[in-house]
Amino acid sequence: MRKLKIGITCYPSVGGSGVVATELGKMLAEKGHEIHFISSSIPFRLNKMYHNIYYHQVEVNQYSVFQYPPYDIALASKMAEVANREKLDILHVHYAIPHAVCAILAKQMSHRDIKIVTTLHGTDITVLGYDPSLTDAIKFGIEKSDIVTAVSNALVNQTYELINPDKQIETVYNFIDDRIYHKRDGRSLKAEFEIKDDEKVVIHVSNFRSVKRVQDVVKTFAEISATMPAKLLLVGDGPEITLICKLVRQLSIEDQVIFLGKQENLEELYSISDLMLLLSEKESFGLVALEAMACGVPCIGTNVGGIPEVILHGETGFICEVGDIEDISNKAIALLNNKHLHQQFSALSVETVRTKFKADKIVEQYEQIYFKLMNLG
Ligand code: GMT
Repeated sequence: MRKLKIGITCYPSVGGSGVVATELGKMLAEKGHEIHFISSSIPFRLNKMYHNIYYHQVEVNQYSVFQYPPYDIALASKMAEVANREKLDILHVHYAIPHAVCAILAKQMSHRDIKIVTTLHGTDITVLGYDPSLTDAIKFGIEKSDIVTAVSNALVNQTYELINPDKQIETVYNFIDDRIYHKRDGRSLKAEFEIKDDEKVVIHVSNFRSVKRVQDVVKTFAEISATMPAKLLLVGDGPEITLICKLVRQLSIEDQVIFLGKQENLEELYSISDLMLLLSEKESFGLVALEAMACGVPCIGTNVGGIPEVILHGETGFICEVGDIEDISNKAIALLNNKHLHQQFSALSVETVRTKFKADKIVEQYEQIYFKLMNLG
């Protein structure tokens, strides 16, 4: 099979889309393809040396005449330069705005018949799609890409509802690498956190933006901890953190809540957890739920976006309505009190990840998309 030269652009900082783009690049490199990351900083998961992964930094100079640094233009120029010099076959960009639009500009600048694959991750559609000043640009980015994928069926449907592009959009689910995400022995970590054997551990991981509704996680946990010994691990940081600290104090649960800030090696934290809560009001997929499930942690999620495609109601966890703290708490308490049901959900969570979201399978799906575009399929 021919080896391809693929440029990948993503937001490289912590976040599901950056994680998926980087893991995809690493796995494609392991299959022999040559990968060129083109982004503003080195993707944070690119933590190992690969002979066939290159990183091209986009630098933006700040001149006093520019009110805003011209990042998008600098990115398009860099994409064109790398495409020409390295003879790229494909630019795979994550996010329509600005990355797909930059790739289209880069293609015109490079005079190279480079193919553009755009993957939609959510925020570009479900948040920016409501901003009328950007709708046409998002539509343009989608329609002028050669192939567009989205990370859930829900996101495909939302994109048609909000943007109405004249383009077929294919669902390619996110994936996790089960060489990393699997249950480990967490006894010593639990002891280090001084979590007692009889305490249940609830975990939430996010960027603490208002869409994540972390206040609902804290309120649910307060109900849980009123009925059983429990600890809440809050992982991540973001704009809502101060409000969340205040709420924890108001509910007098400071001793039960551990604020961990941004963390890597999440698999170790999932391995000491009994339940994951993802109670967002918008979520195109919910990669953190998938990571938790891979480590055998049942999840309770909200009935929004792609969450019900990841968490199977009554099989690997529960789906509840946004903000329905009473229902969420009742389901959490029932699950944590029922050892047999918990074990069943835990085992099926691992199995679901293995069958539906396994890295090899999803990476192959992307590979087939590339080969089809290059007429190699
Ligand atoms: O959730 C965020 O705010 C970050 C954002 C991102 O760019 O990583 O996440 C989006 O993409 C992830 C990877 O596909 C999905 O798992 C998240 O559900 C999605 N976030 C939203 O739709 C709010």
